[in-house]
Amino acid sequence: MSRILKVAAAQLGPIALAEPRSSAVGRMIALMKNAKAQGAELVVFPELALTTFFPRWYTEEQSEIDKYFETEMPNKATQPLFDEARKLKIGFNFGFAELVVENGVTRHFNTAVIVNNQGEIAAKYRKIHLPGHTENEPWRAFQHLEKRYFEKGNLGFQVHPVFGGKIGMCICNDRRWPETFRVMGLQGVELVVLGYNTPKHYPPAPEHDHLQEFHNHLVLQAAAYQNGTWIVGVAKAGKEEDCELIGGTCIIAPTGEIVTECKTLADEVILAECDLDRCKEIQENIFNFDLHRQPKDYALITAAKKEPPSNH
Ligand code: CDT
Repeated sequence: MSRILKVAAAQLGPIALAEPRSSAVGRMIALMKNAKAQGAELVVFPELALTTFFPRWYTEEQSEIDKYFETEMPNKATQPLFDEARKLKIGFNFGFAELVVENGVTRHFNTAVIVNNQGEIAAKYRKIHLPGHTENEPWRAFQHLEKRYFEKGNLGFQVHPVFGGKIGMCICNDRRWPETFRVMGLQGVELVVLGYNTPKHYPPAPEHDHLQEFHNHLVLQAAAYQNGTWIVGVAKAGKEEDCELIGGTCIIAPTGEIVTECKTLADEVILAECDLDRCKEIQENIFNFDLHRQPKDYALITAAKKEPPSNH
């Protein structure tokens, strides 16, 4: 008996600085309909899917930045997406900038949610590994100010019993860290969904620019295999203002094999029939954690780290 979940990855092409949320949501609805027509039960969209990737610009005006944040979800701009999902009976995952007041404190998170096929938010994740820097660095071709505009997520790496499986989330830079997936692997995760905005150009080490697509698939394929999980990685791709973002949206099997991947840098849907029972091929054999892990020898991984320099 197999447990097949039909999952679509809905890559978005660039979102212009001036493009309103209504336009991004309209594009997402078109992709959602396409995914449903292919039989998808769950469709995965990128990180910060409603706007351009605003951390590439520096400002000291918090009100300028807060314009990119959502203070409720769903809201007026995104309600049509939630309504369409309920109408089509399809679930979805997408990322957005979340502004929330918690215990009287205003907080900014880089967030993703899983919405069930009734249009209800079933799970939330807030990005833990925030890349980039906090101050303006004019020598860069563009900024990457996630450390300035977001704070570290406070929900951990949870695994949720949704869509008949065990599903986890992470966001973009999280995928480069094996710990992200291992924490979910230890909870028996069967599918990890994630979105990303990855520039082709990496200012601190431009000699790696030609490796961006390779590193994207390298970390996703290794994480899938080492934890015996399906992974769906979804790009916002193409030339967004002056910044080239990589594509490479893909669906990866628990064996580490890429089952399907996008061919363009534009709005595009791909789909795979993910048999969640195939996770056992890995989780009960080569990476049977109960039999083979040696956590006492891994203590350094969770030991306190050295404090980083102030603007890293
Ligand atoms: N969005 C995001 O996390 N992007 C980073 C860019 C490289 S670090 C400046 C990534 O890891 O893909």
